Amino acid sequence: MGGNFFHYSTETIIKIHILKLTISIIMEEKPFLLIIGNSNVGKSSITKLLLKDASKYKGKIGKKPGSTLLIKPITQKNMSYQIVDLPGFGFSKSSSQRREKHIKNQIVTHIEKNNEKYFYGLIVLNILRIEDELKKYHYKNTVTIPLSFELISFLREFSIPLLIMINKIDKVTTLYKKKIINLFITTAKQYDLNVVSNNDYNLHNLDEIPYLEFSALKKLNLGILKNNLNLFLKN
Ligand SMILES: Nc1nc2c(ncn2[C@@H]2O[C@H](COP(=O)(O)OP(=O)(O)OP(=O)(O)O)[C@@H](O)[C@H]2O)c(=O)[nH]1
Ligand SMILES: [Mg+2]
Repeated sequence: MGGNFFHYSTETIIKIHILKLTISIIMEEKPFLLIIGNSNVGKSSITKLLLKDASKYKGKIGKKPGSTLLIKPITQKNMSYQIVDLPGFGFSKSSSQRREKHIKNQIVTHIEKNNEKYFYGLIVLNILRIEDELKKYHYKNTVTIPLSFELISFLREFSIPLLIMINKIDKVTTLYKKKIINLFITTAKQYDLNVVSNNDYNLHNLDEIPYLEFSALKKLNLGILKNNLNLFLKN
């Protein structure tokens, strides 16, 4: 009598409760790292690089855009934070407008609800898509704001420190890279966003948003990324 649910003994119930508490302490005390960006830019690839044991990674690295659909934090034993690899949005020819809208709403709601848990945010861009995006949203149509800038402005409202990851740098020449990054910085200025290289970034200047050239494939600048994460974890 009393305290027994579904024929479990009180002892078992207490054990389950303690187990749940332990799990929640392990899972929930760790701060969140946000990884956000369009479909197919390399978010899941970066997530995998940051895990202590990549062989245990269950997420999908996609050939097709839209590989990641669920918002579910990932962490491992020896990691001091958890990673939220958000579903990608936009740029997906195969997905319907309705689905795109649903994903965007899901992301916005998630961030509005959980923004305080985030210690850092990575906005991942595919260098091969930047020119297209700026042309489509900025040069051809001056009313709309490019998605990347919209996203950056949105995240800045929550004062989450941000790093723009310019990914897939291995796919372009140095000349093209410089051209695109310059284009990105100049266009950002027109939306009042002060984008600077991570090398020149001044932590105390809240106005600046750093970017990092990156290649998940070649692990280019992975060390710098990890240093940044440690820096913000301590603050
Ligand atoms: N060449 C090159 N390919 C990359 C790089 N990063 C990711 N890829 C490839 O790009 C494709 C998409 O990578 P994902 O990590 O699944 O991208 P995602 O942003 O998680 O995609 P969604 O979950 O669909 O939003 C995969 O085929 C990766 O192997 C990179 O730095 N260089
Ligand atoms: Mg993914």
